[in-house]
Parts: sequence; C-alpha cells; structure tokens
Amino acid sequence: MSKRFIIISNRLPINITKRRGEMTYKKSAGGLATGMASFYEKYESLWIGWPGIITDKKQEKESIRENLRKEDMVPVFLSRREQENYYEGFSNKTIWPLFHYFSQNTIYEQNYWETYKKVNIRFAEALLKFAKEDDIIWVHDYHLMLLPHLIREKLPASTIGFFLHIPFPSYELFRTLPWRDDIMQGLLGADLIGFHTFDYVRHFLSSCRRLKGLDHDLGRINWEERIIKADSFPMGIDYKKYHGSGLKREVKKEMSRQRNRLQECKLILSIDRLDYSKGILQRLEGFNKFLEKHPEYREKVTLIMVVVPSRSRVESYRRLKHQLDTVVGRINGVHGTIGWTPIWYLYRSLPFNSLTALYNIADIGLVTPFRDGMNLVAKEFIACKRNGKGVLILSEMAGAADELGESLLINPNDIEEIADAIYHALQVPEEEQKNQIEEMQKNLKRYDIIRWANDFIDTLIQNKEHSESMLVKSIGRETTEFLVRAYRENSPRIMFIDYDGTLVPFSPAPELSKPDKTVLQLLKKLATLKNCTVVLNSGRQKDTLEEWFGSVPDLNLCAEHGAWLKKAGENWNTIETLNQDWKNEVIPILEKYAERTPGSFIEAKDYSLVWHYRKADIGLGEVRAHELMDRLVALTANLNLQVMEGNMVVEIKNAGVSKGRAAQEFLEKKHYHFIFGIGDAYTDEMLFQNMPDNAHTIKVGFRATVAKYRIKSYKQVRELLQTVIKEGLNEKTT
Ligand code: GDG
Repeated sequence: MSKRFIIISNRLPINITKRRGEMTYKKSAGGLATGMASFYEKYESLWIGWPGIITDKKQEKESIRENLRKEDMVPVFLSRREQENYYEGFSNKTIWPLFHYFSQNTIYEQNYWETYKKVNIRFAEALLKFAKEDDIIWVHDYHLMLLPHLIREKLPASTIGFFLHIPFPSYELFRTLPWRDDIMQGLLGADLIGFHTFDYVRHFLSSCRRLKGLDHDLGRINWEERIIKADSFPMGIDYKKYHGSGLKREVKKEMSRQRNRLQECKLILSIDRLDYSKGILQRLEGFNKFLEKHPEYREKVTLIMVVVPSRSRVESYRRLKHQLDTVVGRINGVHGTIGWTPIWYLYRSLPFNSLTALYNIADIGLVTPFRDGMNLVAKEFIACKRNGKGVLILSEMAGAADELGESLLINPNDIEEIADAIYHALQVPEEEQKNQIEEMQKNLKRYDIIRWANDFIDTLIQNKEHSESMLVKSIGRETTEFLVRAYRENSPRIMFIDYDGTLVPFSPAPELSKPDKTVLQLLKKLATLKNCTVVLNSGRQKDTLEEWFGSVPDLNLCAEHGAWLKKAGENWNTIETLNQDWKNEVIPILEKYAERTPGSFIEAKDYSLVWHYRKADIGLGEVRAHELMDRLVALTANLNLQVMEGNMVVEIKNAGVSKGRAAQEFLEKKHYHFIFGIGDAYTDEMLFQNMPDNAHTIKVGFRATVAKYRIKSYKQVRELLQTVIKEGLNEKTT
C-alpha cells in the first residue's frame, strides 16, 4: 500500500449539532482544512481529532464514527471530565497562558497534567490503529505536544511533523513548567517541529540546549539516532478566497448595507476570539484615549468590535467578558451622542460574508494582541483590500508583524501609542495606503495556506531523508562482523582511538572523565593484542595522559591533538619543533574574553591555548565564541596558526599540529594492513582525512563527518572494542 497522510489535531474540521435527536454534520471551512486539501488529492488521507460533541451513548458514537469515516475522519471521543481537565484545564489554563507570557493566569494542577497525558495517549492509540511506519503524520498544536514521542515509541521509523500554532516562550518562562521535560521529550519525537516565527524557533532551541544539553546545527538537533529539525513556517491564509470575497454578490450587498449604516463615519475594525492574549481591553483604552485627544473626530469614526465567544467555561475568560462589557459601556457612555455610538460591540461569530464585507470596507484594521502566535485576522484584512484603501495597525508582538512590516506597528501595552497610531492612520494619504497594501499582498499571495502546508511537508520529507542518509552509515551487527573479519584477516594492525567523547562520555566537567577500571582494562587488553599497535589520542596535556595511562603497557599516547607523542616504551617527544612566540600576542585577547564572560577560563597547553566556556552561560558563551573566532582569525592569518571552535571551546594552535599529522608518524614508518580510527570531535576529522582509503574510520555521534561509519555513543564504542579484543585473544590462543 502507498504512503498515507494522517493529520491529527484537537478538533476535527467538522461541526456536529444535535437537534431533537437528529445529528447534522457541517464541514468547517477553516484555513487549516484548506491547506490540507492538496494532500488529500495526493495521498490517501485521514484526519483524527475530537468531533466537538460529548456523548456517552455507544450507538451515537458508532453512528458518528461511521459517518465521519465517509469523510476520511476518525473521531476521538472525550468525556466531560476529560474535556475539563485536558482541554479547558491543562491546554487552556496551563499551556495557553504560559506560552502567551501570562504567568499570572497559569495554573499548575497535577490533575490537569494527568488527564493531558491520558488524552494524548488516547489520541496516539486512535492513530496507531491506522498508521503504518511509512505514513506521513502531521500533529497540530499545544493540545497534543506529547503525541510525537508516543507515536515514535510504537512506530520508530515513521515520519512525524509537529506544528505549534501559538508562541513558544522564552526558556525563562518555559522552565517554570513542572512538566517541561515531558513536554520537551514529547515534541522531540517529531522529525520536524514547526513554528510561526524564527523567535519561537530560537526559544525552543534554547530550551533544548538548556534542559537537555542538546546542541543544534542550523536548527538541526541530533538526538536518539535521529536528526530533528526546528524551523519557522509563517502560516498563510487562503488568499484567493479573501481577496476574491469583495467580488461576491452577497458580500457586495452586505458592504453597501454596512456602509450606509455607518454614513460618513470612518470605520475602525477589531475582530478576535475573546481572549486575554488579544489585548482587547487595552485596545479599547487606546480608542478612548484617541477620542479624548482628538475630540474633532467624535461622530466621525466608529469602532466595530467583533468578539467571538471562546472558552467561556474558563474563569479568566468569563472575567474578561465582564470587564469588556463594562469598558465598552463606559466609553460609549462618556463619548456617545444621540445619533452616534462610538463602539459597535458584537459578541458573536459572524458569517463569512459579513466578516469579509467588514474587512473590505474598514478604513483601519486594529489588531493589538499582547502575544499572538501569528494572527490571521491581520492577514485577512490586508488580503481583502481590492481598492487599495485601508491601514493596518498591528501589534509588534503578533507573529504576523514579521511579514506585515508595512503596517503601523505598535506596542500593545502603550495606550498613547495606540491612540496616536489611530490618529496617524486616519491621515495616511491614499497613495501611500495603496503602496503599503500592495507590498503586503504580494507576500500573502505568494506564501498562502497551500504553500505553507506544502513547504512544511516538503521540509519534513527532506529532513527525514537527510536523517536516514546519515544513519545509513550507522554501525550495526553486520558492520561489526565485517570489521572483526577485517581485523582477523589483515595484519599488522593499528588502531587510533580518541579518548574524551569516545571511550568516556563528553563531560562539561573534564575532571569527571578520569578513566575508570573498565576503560583501563579495555585499553590494557587492546594494547597487548598480537600484531596490534594502539594509539590513544587526546587533546589533553601530556602530563594528564601520563598520569592516567602512563602505566598501561604497550600503549602509544598522543597528547595536545598531536603536538606530543609518546611511543610505547619511549619518552614524550614533539613531532616538530614548534614555535610558541605567538602565545604572547594571543593571551591578552583571551584574557579579555575570560574577564567579560563570567565562568569562562583559559587553558594554556604547551603548543596551544584554549578558551573554555562550558562553565559560563551557554548563550553568552556562544556569542563571545563567535566574536573571539572573528577576532582571532584576522590576527592569526599570518602567524601560521589554526583557530578551531570545538565543544564549548575555542582553541588556537600551530597550523602543523593535528591528530592526522601524528598518525603519519606511525603510518609512514610501517605498512599496516588493518588501519582503524575512531573519534567524536572536530579534531578527529583531521585524522580521518589523513588516513589511506582502505582505513576503517568511525565517527562517534551524529555530526557531519568524512568517516565511513558512525556509532552512537561511547557505550557502543566499548562494546565494539570488546568484540575486537575477543577476536584478538582468540588469535593468541589458536
Ligand atoms: C491560533 C493562534 C494563529 C474570527 N472571528 C470570526 C471569524 N474569525 C476567524 C478569523 C481567523 C480566525 O478566526 C482567528 O485566527 P487568529 O489567527 O486571528 O487567532 P486564533 O484563533 O487565536 O488562532 C494564532 C492561529 O492559531 C493559526 O495558527 O495565527 O496566533 O492563537 O481566520 O477569520 N470567522 C468568522 N466569523 C467571525 O466572527 N467566520
């Protein structure tokens, strides 16, 4: 069977209403459903979600299930209690406020969390009844953040995308969540994690770094043998539908009806779901301030404020509704006249034709959320404009602000600024309005909802392919057998083995990486195998290697990434006579960076200098490391030095020194038939590059490499070497 496309979201794109025992089904024409349409044509598709109706009746459930199956939808039923704790509770009283920076509204309640977990499992089970490993699965939004991991556990090879429709907050906020690790783990089950803006991507990556110690390379994270990509995909709208709305007969009729009602008044339009994140009260105060400052506009402007009821079972929403009623009443009372009501307040959802009629005729679109993942209203307002007339006032906190730069951007907390922006918008010459609208429409037309969805799915598939191509090289049972056979059949042998990150885990505190008994035993056995030369490579100083490994018989040691070599039974020697004068020029620069970056420090080795920032604030360390690299690269260009950025270090050393150069010391003097090199760091790449074609090179971890194979971690390295030892010992006894 061919690949299928499965989308899974909290709500199915359908409205089911029950009247006198009779169910009616009405497909919702939301943007997301439109975006998915092209996949429905391309693949066999399925949409899984809550059908929006609560029922305990088995028969009713069955009938809904059957009816939805015809529409390629699968319902996940929830009880009233689950709805309260998972949807109203954890989703909308915990995640929603926290991710919108309303920590004062955030409720941490164990019960909510438990139900959230349970419901996520329910969704996963519903999906797993249908999904196969080669399907493409797209999970949507904050209600289902545990799902990617739950699916990955059961279908390890599946292609999973996740898109978050709301902001991802800064680490400082995210860290306050007691269940942050589970949420993080849930999301990391995906192959692609999409956000509306690059800021949210940044915040997410920073949380990955700080909570899980996961580094990224241009948004790519290597984790659990997978490459996970985090990227921004600013959601678009059904541009054609909105832009074409003004041509519809019904919409035209509605437009002239509304225009007549408004008489000569300029129309300011405000449309949102009722939500504290949308900044509705502040917006009203801004309008009030405008009327106070510019009484000449009384009876000349009208604010139509459409507020769509939402989450009315949640207390903070009910409170907001009450406040809203009061403030609207107050402003209308203070400024209104017998023939003029400043604010027309509609607490309901409008049909599409009425909504777009308002978009079409409004002079100003007033969109001022405190935080908003994207805000589609702003985009729809601009898209509807066919006559080039209208000004958008937009909060800089809305994701849409990144793309709608020609609008009047305001800070939603600044009531004066909102008032001034309204005044200013009323003065913008028509020519300028037209230019601004056309500029913004170009973007909206190009990156519409279809393009957005395709872009996301294309990136998901590409990333999956990339991830798999990296895994092709992974060492499995067959490769191990192949290596052992090569070892058995070819002699003499030489093995270059890196230490930190290869035989022991990379540790931010290197003093913890001292070899334990197991590692020492392993090296002892390996170094004494027949016809096998073992070289232990390290960036550490020779004194440390001497102290830790000096007593291991027959072991060759290579320190400071190849500057020092101690062949078994001999003394430490430098490979070349190296100049050290450059250090005097570089030390003062490093000292300056050490002073400016608390926690960072300098390590002076014989032939290199290293600036370490593993104990500093990670973000600051990275910024400083880049600055330092820039500075040093310019300075060292004529000093025959190399500057390298490694794992939380910047290292400067003589250009001739490398693990590859040190390996030549062995390879040039004797002809080896089995050559083996293994390491995890950027310095090991030099070793791999300098090895003959028939060498067996292995990279530990998932970073880019020229090595022939990959191995997951130091644990697997130890297992592999134990297998080699077994083979070598066999040889001794036979
Ligand atoms: C979440 C994120 C992100 C509104 N009133 C009426 C009506 N609407 C439609 C609009 C628009 C949609 O509802 C609202 O979308 P927003 O994007 O503005 O806001 P949220 O509902 O909070 O959506 C948001 C979005 O997800 C997508 O990722 O942009 O940041 O919070 O399409 O047209 N539609 C009709 N009558 C109304 O009265 N027919």
